[in-house]
Amino acid sequence: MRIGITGYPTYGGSGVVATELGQELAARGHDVHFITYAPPIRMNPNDPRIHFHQAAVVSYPLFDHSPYTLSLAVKMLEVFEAESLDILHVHYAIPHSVSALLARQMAAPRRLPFITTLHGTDITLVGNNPNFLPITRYSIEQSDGVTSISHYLYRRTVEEFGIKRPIEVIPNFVNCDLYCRHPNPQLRAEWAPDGEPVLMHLSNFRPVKRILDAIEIFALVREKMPAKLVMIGDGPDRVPAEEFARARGVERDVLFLGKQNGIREKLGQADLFLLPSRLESFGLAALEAMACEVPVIATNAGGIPEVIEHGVDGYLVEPGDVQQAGRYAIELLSRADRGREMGHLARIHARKNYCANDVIPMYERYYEQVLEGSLAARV
Ligand code: GMT
Repeated sequence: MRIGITGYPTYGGSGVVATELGQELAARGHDVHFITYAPPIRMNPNDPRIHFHQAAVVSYPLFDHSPYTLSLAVKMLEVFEAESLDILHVHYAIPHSVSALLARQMAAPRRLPFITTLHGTDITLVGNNPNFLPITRYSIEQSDGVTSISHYLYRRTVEEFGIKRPIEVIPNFVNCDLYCRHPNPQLRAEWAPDGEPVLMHLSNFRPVKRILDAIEIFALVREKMPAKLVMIGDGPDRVPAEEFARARGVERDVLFLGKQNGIREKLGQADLFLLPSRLESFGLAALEAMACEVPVIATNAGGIPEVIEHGVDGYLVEPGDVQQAGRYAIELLSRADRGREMGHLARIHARKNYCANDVIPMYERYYEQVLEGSLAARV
């Protein structure tokens, strides 16, 4: 199949899923065309089946903000015409599914079916903002196919938008052959020269991630034992988190690495992953950590309990309950075998439910189904 994929090319989870999906589809023989304003961060430009088409961010003195939704729609149409796309798959409803809708209309009477995958904040925080709600609902209803990355998000979409059309739940996935534990003593020695346990967090440091809670949980651990916290990513809460680490007196033990490549190698060095988010529709970073045999302490929020089984792969606490999270972390790190045992189970769970080898065929089947449906509708 010739598949167009649009998502945010930056470090957000939806962009990561869009890019990893494209890579997996290319590995299975499909031609994948990424259409967005910059090359996606995890895209392999050397894969002959992967192509990148840049949508323009046009500036003009009249525009305070570039009308990217429109230039993206035009680029989608151009790629459809030049590459004979079979289907367009957009990730994150706003504004991508609106652009796809426009592209489909401009392409008519030729057929350009599109699928929208809902990721989370496009429904729970941004899409339900009154300034966007009607257009988000409209573009979801008008999509030829819609998928949601968790059952939780499916329920929220139905409740908040009153959507009646079918939505397919296809969970996020991880490439279990690539995401696995490969000890790298040199990297660990860089972070924890005296063999201290390593805690890790990875996100875009937005307020919904509650990264100050990660610092507080770490500070509680640090009161009991030597340890290091590796913070990967960047975003609006980085400076407040650095200040808070100083205020708690743990700044020497918290390493802010900023945005990083080679995530899987780094995840595989951790002893414990922290995801204290106020809300997560899925929690992809936690799944990637689990695949690398890292147990996770996360919140019992949104779709996280679909991914992490409390007491098996790690522990779940209520959002904001840093005391309980701290107790679990201390318990887990005090006995190395406990962490290893949980990490082992976490990988088994990740492999069983979320392996790319099983999830990518779900997308392929869904593409076929949507293509057949859109053909039947025309006939
Ligand atoms: O969490 C973010 O701020 C990024 C956001 C995104 O869309 O880029 O992540 C959402 O999509 C991820 C991939 O499907 C999910 O794993 C995250 O749970 C989800 N974030 C939220 O629901 C807050």
